[in-house]
Amino acid sequence: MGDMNANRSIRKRICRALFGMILLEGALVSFEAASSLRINQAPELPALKRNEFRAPGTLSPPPAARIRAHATAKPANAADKTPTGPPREDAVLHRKLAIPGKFLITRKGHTFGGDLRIGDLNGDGRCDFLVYRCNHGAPRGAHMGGMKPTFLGAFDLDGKDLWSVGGGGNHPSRPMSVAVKDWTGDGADDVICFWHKPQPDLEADWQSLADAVLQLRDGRTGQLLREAAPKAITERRRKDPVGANWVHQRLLIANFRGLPEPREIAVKLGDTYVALDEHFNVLWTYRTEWVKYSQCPAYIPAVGDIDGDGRDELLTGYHLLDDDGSVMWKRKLGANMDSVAIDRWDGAMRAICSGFGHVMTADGQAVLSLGGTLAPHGQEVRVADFDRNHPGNEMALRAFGHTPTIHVVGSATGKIIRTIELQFSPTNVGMEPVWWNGRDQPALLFNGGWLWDLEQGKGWTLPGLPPPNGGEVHRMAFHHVIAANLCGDEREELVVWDPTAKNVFIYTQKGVDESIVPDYRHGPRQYNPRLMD
Ligand SMILES: [Ca+2]
Ligand SMILES: [Ca+2]
Ligand SMILES: [Ca+2]
Ligand SMILES: [Ca+2]
Repeated sequence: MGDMNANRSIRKRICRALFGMILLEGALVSFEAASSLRINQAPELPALKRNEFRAPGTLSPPPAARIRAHATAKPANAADKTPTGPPREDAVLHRKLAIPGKFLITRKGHTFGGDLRIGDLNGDGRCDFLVYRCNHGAPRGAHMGGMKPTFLGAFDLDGKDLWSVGGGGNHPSRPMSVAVKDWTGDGADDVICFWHKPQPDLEADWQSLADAVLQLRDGRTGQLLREAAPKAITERRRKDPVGANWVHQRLLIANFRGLPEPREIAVKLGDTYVALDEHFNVLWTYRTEWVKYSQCPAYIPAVGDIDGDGRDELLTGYHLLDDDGSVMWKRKLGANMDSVAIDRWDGAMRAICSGFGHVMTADGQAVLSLGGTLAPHGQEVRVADFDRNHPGNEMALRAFGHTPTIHVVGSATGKIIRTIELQFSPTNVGMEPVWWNGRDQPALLFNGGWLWDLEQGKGWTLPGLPPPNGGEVHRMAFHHVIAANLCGDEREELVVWDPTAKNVFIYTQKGVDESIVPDYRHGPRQYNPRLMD
């Protein structure tokens, strides 16, 4: 930390010299200044010029004219904006699964199931599905819906209901605090979730977790196996200025103790990170000092083993926390640090940070820093081998907030390979790399119901997928995806749903033997699905 403080102090002094900025005592380096101090970065900057709205797929330099407007772009009604595109000829609708009717609910004249998770809940070797809804969302605005799970409904690959618990609720405000992973070791995935447990003398609303508990439920039956109300969770409440970051209470399955199987949970509650063991004992907590909207760590942190010691680290975007919660580095890298990942970059595990397009080493050195002009609002970042013509992984960076524009950045060069205008999708989030052509071929990018080839900058629609309900129903009303091998050969199928609709759509590749159902494998891409940032 001494070094870090010294570095910061040096940076501050250089910034003053370079920019003549007068920094208040304790104020942080301005983002523009910080980005100019990048250590190791020399991306070839595409020419900046004004651009009108483009058709999807057009390769383009970063549209400077849109940079300023993007930060405040609002979700729009998809109904009259749903773009049309060529159908993906090699995709077939494997199953259109109706969520069991008794799991549906009607709110404001609108009938739907809720958000979805997948896993082999009954232990028969096939993938099953869990739909859930929540109580207590904001009364108005972008955080409407629900935050505290109150209904779980399990069904199998044939749409047959397995069990349900609770009732009511609303579609989640965001993908919420529900995770699916075998916790009992019997080969059937279980449900780990927050649960709304109102108490007679306790007043609590969506801004308080006083009436939330943490539960473990048996995946085969839904039976309650474990319940706890750790103070580190129940004492948390939304308080300004952390409101912007309150609604992303995603449970991440992690391996902080180096066990053969991950058995820990990490969750961010506003400004606080809580790590728990399988018995729901609190292992550690960490609180960020940066809490203002657009100046705070990522909505959802990432877990992964960056230093290869068999134990996961937790990346916030402004901090890398070791498996025991101690700080490996801390640095306010760039504004709008909305999305993070721990992934392979140019041959090594790195901390991938969307804010101003950063890639960091385990000890806090920047190996990439695109800067605030090219990536002013890093809404989402995904890493995979997207392009066979460039060695190693590439980064797909949604660089201008809730808009369709992404940069594809190569890990070997640190340069922007191309900039792509994806199709409009409500809220313009929810990218996911998918191994549609197998692990030995470049990944495609799923974006709001379309499949994109980032080598070609081309996107296709999926056959039979209806338009999403769109932003006027709710911010979450777009097509989400979890990729998993569910039929045919080892290539991934796409499990696609709109949390405000009634069906789940499963896509596979044309020509595979759809009657083959391989043993379902539940990896991090399934139990910690990214879904959206
Ligand atoms: Ca099953
Ligand atoms: Ca189990
Ligand atoms: Ca580690
Ligand atoms: Ca497959």
